[in-house]
Amino acid sequence: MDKLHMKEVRLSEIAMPLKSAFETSFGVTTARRVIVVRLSDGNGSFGYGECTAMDGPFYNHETVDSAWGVISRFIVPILRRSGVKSAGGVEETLGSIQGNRMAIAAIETAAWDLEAVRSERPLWQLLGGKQTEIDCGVSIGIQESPERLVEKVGKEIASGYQRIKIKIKPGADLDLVSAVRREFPDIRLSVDANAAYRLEKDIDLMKELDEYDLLMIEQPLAGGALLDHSKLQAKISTPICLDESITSLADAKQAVDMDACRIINIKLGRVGGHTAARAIQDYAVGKGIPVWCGGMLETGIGRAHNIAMSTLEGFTLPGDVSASARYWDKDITEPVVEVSPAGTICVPNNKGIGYGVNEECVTGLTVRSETFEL
Ligand code: OSB
Ligand code: MG
Repeated sequence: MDKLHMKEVRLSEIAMPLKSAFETSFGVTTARRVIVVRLSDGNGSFGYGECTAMDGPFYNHETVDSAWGVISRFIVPILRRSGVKSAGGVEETLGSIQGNRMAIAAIETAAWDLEAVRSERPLWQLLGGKQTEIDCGVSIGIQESPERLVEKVGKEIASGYQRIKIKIKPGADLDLVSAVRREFPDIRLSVDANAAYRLEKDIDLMKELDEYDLLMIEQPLAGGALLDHSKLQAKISTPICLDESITSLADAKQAVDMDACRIINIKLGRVGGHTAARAIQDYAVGKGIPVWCGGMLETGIGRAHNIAMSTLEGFTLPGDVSASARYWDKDITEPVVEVSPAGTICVPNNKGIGYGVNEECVTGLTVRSETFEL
């Protein structure tokens, strides 16, 4: 029996209102449009993935609609012609496609789930994961006032989360960070600017942020600005963590070589799926660079893939992998993702991603759907 057999792929766009708006330096998100990918082997087994592209091209160049187009017009025909027989081969099979990593990852991660289900093994074991419990942090959007932010941080700390990341943007930065630090002097705290600052203009602000004993400063400068990040890292002692800048193993190598970052945030969507993510974490282990799993406001499907990835050796810092209930009134998996009072997730041992998908729920939320033979 082939490890992977793909007979049919179904794309379903679902609409999921967030419990509360999430503000970053690039905009406010109140609801997610999510493409749920279901791969079938034609023999009763399914593999699921989700596309983490956002509605608009503001985090990166991709959008829900661009991903839908790339998957249906290009990825599906290439897969159909290829006859690829293992999940580990899907990334290479799609190697002629430039960029569009989130479109690729949606399919690639579903292929890994299907392969794990067909071999009746948990995905995390198939990937070579070592950790059976993973450490969780939270990402808190920009709040209207420092008081409101301090209140939110207090709530997350009380729930057990092991690291707090707060979003910042020009004009909403030092006040927020200093208020949280004053109230919580000892917590593991980081900031994420989503590429909102510029080296020349904002170097003094970066030096001020350097005084708050932050675990890291995530993506302070533009995605393409590796050299500027390296110049900035030379001037501050807080480790820079790159998110938007790292779309491949090649990016990671360049960034580490020029000391543009000392920590890497790995997101399955941003890098094109499990194969690419694993290559980056493997390289990072060799270089002594800690990695952690980023989040894109995923449903339970994306969360389950993030949990599986986080079991790999290099994932030594708490990720943005948190409970479904922080985002959704009702998530689409059963069970939903829950976090222990110690701020950890026990990795499930069921086959595949380990969380069942509630098809009735998916159907109820679907706004468009298309099925392709492979
Ligand atoms: O930069 O990590 C980011 C959400 C959307 C886009 C980019 C980012 C984020 C988050 C949220 O920080 C992480 C999460 O809780 O899913
Ligand atoms: Mg980020």
